[in-house]
Amino acid sequence: MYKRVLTIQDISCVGQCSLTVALPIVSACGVETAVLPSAVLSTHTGGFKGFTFRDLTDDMPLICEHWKKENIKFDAFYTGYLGSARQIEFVRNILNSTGVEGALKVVDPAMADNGKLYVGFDAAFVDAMKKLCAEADILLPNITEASLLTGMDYREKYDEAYVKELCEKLCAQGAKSVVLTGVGYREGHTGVVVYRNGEIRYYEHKKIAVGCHGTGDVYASVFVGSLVRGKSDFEAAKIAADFTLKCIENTVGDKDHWYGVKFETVLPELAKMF
Ligand code: PXL
Repeated sequence: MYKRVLTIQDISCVGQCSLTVALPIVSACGVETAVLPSAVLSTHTGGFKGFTFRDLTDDMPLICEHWKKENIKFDAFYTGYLGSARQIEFVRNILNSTGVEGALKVVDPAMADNGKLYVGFDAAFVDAMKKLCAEADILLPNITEASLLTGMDYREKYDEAYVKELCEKLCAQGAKSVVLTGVGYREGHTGVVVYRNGEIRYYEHKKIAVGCHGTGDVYASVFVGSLVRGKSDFEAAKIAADFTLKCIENTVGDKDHWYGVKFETVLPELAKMF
């Protein structure tokens, strides 16, 4: 069956993140991708100065009403960067009213990295995001986001016990399973943890020293596309990690390209997998 995903995240006009990444990538996996923009920004908020920001919360109930009248339903949802705490309430409502029976909810709580919230977010936003995360079938945080959502200390160095506790707490708060990204235990390596039913699986791969913007969105988009095309959560987590790594490798060394990753020229390789 041809599957339709609804992804809800911002349009950063320039910067290779959020919808400008999710739409081509999920589509390349062979999945119909409907979009609900949460906000429009001139660029992403990391590293650019003076970006514009228009919150689109007020359009959401109108759009949702129209979909209901047209009996439009989604097989899966994938949420990313959202505009405001108030908006998250609308997003929860959309996820609970426009899905087919058993529609999958993947939540990327895109709000923080490297121990810090993104510019513009505050504790009220984190609280609202916690509620959305509690309803996720699969929650896709990085370590910073997981620590903010659980109230655990953010650590740069950690062990397996810390990672397990983060996952346990996220599931105790309501998420059915967790895919925790950027988990590295040794120099030069990073990886992803898949936690479901109390069981941990880990996929380790090499770490490229240079951090790039938007890689979390590339990762989540490939993960969702792969999952909806029938891969297991662990298989999808691996495919997403390998693809993201290729995109970073394709970008480092280009000093002018400091914002997002050059995923476009790697996209054909992804499409061939499905
Ligand atoms: O990649 C996450 C992201 C998405 N959207 C906007 C952002 C960021 C990260 O900084 O600023 C607007």
